[in-house]
Amino acid sequence: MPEILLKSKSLGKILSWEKKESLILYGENENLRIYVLWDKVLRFYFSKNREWKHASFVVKEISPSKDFSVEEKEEIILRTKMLRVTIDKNSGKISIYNKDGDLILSDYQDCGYRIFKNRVYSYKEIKEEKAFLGFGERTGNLNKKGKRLTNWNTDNPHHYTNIDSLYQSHPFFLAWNPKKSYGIFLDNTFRTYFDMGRESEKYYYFYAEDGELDYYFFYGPSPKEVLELYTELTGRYYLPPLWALGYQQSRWSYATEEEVRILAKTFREKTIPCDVIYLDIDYMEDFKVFTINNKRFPNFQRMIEDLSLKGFKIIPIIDPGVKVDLNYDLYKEGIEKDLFCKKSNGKIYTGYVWPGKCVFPDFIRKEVREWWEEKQKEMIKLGISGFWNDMNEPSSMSHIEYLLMRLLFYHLHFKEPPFIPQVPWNKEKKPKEFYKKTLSSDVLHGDKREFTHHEIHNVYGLLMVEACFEGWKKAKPNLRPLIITRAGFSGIQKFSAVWTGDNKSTWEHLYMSLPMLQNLSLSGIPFVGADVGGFWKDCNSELFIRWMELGTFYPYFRNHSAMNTKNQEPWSFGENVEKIVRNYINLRYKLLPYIYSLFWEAKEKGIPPLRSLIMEFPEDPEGIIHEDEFLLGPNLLVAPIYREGERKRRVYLPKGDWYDFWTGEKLTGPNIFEVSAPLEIIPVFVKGGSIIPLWELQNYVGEKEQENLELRVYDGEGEFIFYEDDGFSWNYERGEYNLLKFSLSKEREGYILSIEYLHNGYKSPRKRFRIVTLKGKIIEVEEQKAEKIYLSP
Ligand code: MIG
Repeated sequence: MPEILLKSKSLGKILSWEKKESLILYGENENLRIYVLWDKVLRFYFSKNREWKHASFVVKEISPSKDFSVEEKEEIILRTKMLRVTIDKNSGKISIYNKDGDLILSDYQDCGYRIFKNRVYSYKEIKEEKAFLGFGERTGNLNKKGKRLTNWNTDNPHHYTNIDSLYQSHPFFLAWNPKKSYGIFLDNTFRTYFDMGRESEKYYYFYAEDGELDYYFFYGPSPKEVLELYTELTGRYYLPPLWALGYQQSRWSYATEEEVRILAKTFREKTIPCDVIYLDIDYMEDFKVFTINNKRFPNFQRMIEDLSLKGFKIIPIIDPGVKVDLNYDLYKEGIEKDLFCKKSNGKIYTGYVWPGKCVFPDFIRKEVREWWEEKQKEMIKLGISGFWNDMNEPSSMSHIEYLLMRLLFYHLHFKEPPFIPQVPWNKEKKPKEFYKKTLSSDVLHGDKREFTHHEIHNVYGLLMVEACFEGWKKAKPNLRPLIITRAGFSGIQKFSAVWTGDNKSTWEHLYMSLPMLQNLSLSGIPFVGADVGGFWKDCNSELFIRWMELGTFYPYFRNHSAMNTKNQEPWSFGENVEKIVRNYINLRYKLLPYIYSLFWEAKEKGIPPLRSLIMEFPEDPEGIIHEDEFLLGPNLLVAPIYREGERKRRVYLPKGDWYDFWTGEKLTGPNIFEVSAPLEIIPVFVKGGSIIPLWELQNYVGEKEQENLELRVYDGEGEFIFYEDDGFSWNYERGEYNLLKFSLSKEREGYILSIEYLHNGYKSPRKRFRIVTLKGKIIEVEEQKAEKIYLSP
């Protein structure tokens, strides 16, 4: 028995119960409410000192279902249409069964609820869970079974496999089992810990440093169903503007107007497609947010206008730290209106970020968010297309650290921050973090300063990004933005895309992005990507090629690098590299209608575009082992090269027929194949029965009316739901979109391709479909005639 349990308090014997909106169980020590949200979603909300005080930052009010029954026998039994929950009257032990009577989850002994000091714990038996996945943004392997994880948003610039917390916190996991997966979301924003069988193989547990034990249980049985339910609860992403799926170029920093203009010109001259250019901190005056450095960018607005004519969108970075400077309006106003975070002694908290001494807006307050929204408006007026939210963990350095960073990067031209070894655990088993870099723990938040920083820390970024999104909608009511963020918490997917922060230009980091993006996706976030080419350190040509090949299949495809490192624009490594890389960016642009349709699925159901094998093949026990490959949507299996010098690799193909994307060669799974991968080839396989919609090449989204939609069909039976709309406005919310079902079925020796409109609300520029078979046969059909097309062998 874990030591802590000897000292802690449990629910105690169940003395009585009543069925109201929830099932309320009155225990000897504490009480529990079990809510039935939907047939497969339960909420377990435990009292603390007999009180229920939790107000969620993430879950909106949902009126729980009353469609459940309770009876008392040996045990207390709660039944929904899909689940049976039993509560042992002596120990309070809870077990959850599915309709077939299979035990899905049960408490470990009487430890389903424990309180020790302020902390709240829950222990569960480890049964048939083969993997624990999700947990947001994580280094290390895909499967977190046997691992211990902490949720505390941390700006740690060194992402080694053994580091724990990063920029985001997602106290959510998916417990995968080939037959019955489930999920748990711990709705608690304090620092939380998950020990997934590291301490013992018999149980896993999670706990929060403070606050309540309030968690949700989602039953699948498939991983997709779990994600659908989890995102039903915590929110789903909107459709990104279509151009946001194009290629994006960034660097810390493209620091002058001239540099940006030359960059844009080079893309067009070299006919390398690109849609977005980012402006990092040096576009600002003294790093003051919402200012523009007029020396570096004398005609900022004009530059944006000119570039937009060439199809470029500009996205500036925004940091939450506001420079302490009596001549700076934002600072003065914030002080006058009392909008910044204060410490318990009533003094405004100050810390150091790029501008020097800074104060931090208290985003938990509505008034503060609305003020930020107003400030954004001024920037939006200049013609930008979204925001890049950085440093919002929030990251805040000491004076010394700050001086050192300025010196290292801006004067000594370091290519990465110094590595300071971390001692992973101290005596109290708390992670000892060098990169603490956040507000001091005595900061209080809220209108009445009723929240400690411990409670708000993990949602600070979420709240900033909420203001960013809501502000955008007010300023540009009918234009979708591209918002990206570094920090976040569960629910961040409602507002923003997520990039994984400061990785390095190394092979390890290219590899790391594979499990990392899979787990982020499994946490309900569809729009994810890592800095392609790597952020810190110098990239080299081979690594660059391999990473651009891989980035082509990231949902979010942005090349970004740190200051002082070798440039990594597509042409930075010579002509041969440029040629290969251009082909991949071209491929990305061809794939846009496929990827956009996947985002529709994410919006509708919360199913992310980037998928672990277990998402599409939940019953295949092999799938979980192969974290070095992934699926983009249901049809494309991507198996990147992640070692220097490697020109072939082993690929696991799950059950069914697969076709080599490049050669059309057929391979049949389940099996492991050794496939060749010369420098210019990333192994990609297409599932038999796929219909992949492809666009014609263009330099940026919207450059050309897409009159022809290529449909590449791969022998077999299957269907694909194709989505289209104008790609930039919110009109789709009013029905202005088309949904087409493409399906492929066997007919005599060949196949029938049917095209069926499921929804017809948008006037598409399309004139015809160009069907391309595996053998390279091309059949053109006019749009209006398209219904059933016979494809002879
Ligand atoms: O302390 O704005 O992750 O993408 O280029 C570094 C400069 C601050 C961290 C971001 C990175 C960005 C950099 N920022």
